[in-house]
Amino acid sequence: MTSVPRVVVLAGGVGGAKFTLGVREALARAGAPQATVIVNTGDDLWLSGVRLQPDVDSVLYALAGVNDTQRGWGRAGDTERVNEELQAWGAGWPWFTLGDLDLGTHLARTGWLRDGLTVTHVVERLSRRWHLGIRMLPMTDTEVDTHVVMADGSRLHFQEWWTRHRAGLAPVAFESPGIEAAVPAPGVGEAIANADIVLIAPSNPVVSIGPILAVPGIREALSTTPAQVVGVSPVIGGRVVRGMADVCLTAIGVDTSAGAVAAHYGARADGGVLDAWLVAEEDAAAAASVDALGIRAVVAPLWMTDVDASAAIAETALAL
Ligand code: FO1
Repeated sequence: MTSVPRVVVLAGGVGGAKFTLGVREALARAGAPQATVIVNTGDDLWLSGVRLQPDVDSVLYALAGVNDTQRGWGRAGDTERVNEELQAWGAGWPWFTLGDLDLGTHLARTGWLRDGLTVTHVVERLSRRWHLGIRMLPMTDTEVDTHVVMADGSRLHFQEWWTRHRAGLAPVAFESPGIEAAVPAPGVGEAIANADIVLIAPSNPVVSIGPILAVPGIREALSTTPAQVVGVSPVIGGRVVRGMADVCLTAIGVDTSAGAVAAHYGARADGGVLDAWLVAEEDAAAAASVDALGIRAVVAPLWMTDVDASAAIAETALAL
């Protein structure tokens, strides 16, 4: 490894945003503030004429320090005047809130997309407003959706399944229309190939990390990079910390356990993506089974209660 480690993070959602904050803090303490975060765009959507990128915005707002930490999405202190008007018009989704400040982001993004900018350029422009200290890249420039498939064959957009039904309808599968035609966004392949360490954030393995790994070329880049690929378990004590990853894992036949998620990602030596896997202290008993997969298990505290706790997790990973 060079003296200034080149760090790449794969991330999505609140877990990804919190972890990315920790990575930035850990690298700043080490005097090496260079990192790239590759963000899931699989749960993006068009609504009321604007392009929403929930995971990009979660990471962007968290790095900028303007995120709503209570709700876990959107801008702190946001108001909902435009949303009330949209509801009065019967536009958009009645269960899906677009905050006023948040809408400013969506309008700016949509305008730039309509001007012909790529998603990568738009993310770069959005990042310029604040000093983020981390380069953000979308996983791909083309549109990829996430659809949730029910037992009767019906499909819902992921955002409807999650925000309207709170993941209460049991899915049998997840589909990603557009993924086969997707290519990694410019810079993604190079960042992975030139990294010293690639960190897989404790994000939802199915709908956050899953789409990133499913972009043709990204899995291959991970399998050939000289970097260490280190994942952080999103499962602590046999439970997901937040969100609906447990329902997603069940749908694809994976137990909600640190060991099962490690097996789902697989060992790099075995065609998977992991060299090492950070397991919570509560799941220390799973370490032996993870080691047996050919993935080095490292037991550590994994609760991201604040930036210091997230930075400590990042430091443990970076020390590998
Ligand atoms: N999550 C909700 O639970 N309810 C909402 O009304 C909602 C609105 C929303 C608007 C913009 C945006 O970027 C995200 C939003 N989210 C909302 C969060 C989002 O549904 C998910 O948490 C993520 O997509 C999962 O990573």
